[in-house]
Amino acid sequence: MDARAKDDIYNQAIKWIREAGDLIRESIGEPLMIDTKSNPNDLVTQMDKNTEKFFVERIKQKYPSHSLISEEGFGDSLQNMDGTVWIIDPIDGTMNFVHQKRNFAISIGIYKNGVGEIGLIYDVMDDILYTAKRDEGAYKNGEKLPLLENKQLKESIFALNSFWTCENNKVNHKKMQDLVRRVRGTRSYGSAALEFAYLAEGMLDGYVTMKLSPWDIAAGVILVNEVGGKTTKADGKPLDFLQDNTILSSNANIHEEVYRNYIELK
Ligand code: 2AM
Ligand code: CA
Repeated sequence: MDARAKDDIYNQAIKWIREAGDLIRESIGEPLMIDTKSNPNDLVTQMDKNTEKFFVERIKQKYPSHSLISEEGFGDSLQNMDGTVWIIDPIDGTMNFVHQKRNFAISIGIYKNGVGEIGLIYDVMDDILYTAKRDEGAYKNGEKLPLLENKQLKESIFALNSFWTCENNKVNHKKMQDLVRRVRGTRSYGSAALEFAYLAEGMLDGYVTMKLSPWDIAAGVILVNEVGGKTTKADGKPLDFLQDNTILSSNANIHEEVYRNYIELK
């Protein structure tokens, strides 16, 4: 991506993500209109939809040649990642948004011909903005994040969630239990974007989950790359940004050890 074009898109995206965050914070106390999607725990609110529309309208107007993949369906349906593609989750952690009114984020990943160029994750209620540009490092509120430390598995904290226990997940439960026992501790924050951001920040050393959509991961993968971490499918295979993926994101020195010894997808 041409450096000037990239800077323009980066600055514009930051302006929009902050504006969208302001709108969410202003109305956080108002009653929510909540629906369910694929199942009773799969929540969506009018705020998810309005925030997504906020981005779609602005991107289509300012960058008509760009494409957009987003959670609530106002984006494009893409067959490939050619050109500049914005991958947006207007609210990542909708259940937290509804139940806790915090611990959710806006996530924007911007890709050029399939390569992640810009990643932004905005923790709206705490007003913390994580940013990354490819090969230029990752930042938290403008402060550069250091490269990840080479910790061993036994001194690592892993983010996990209960999706791996679902019957339709074809993961070897015994091996996952071994992983839980092997690591120092586990955490579950309920927002994939924030889990990636915490990993980039060094608060977590790994993140394993059995199903995430492109908008849940697009920004986070770029952030984690920039601090020397690695993200693949849970079995070590490359990610596909046009589909749901299983995910293993971690510190580079434990990545292979985890997918070889602890994760078996049937
Ligand atoms: P969401 O809040 O945008 O739906 C919860 O651990 C994380 O997984 C959140 O980032 C959540 O994103 C995501 N998530 C929840 N249900 C999901 C599903 N059925 N498929 C993919 N991602 C999901
Ligand atoms: Ca969402």
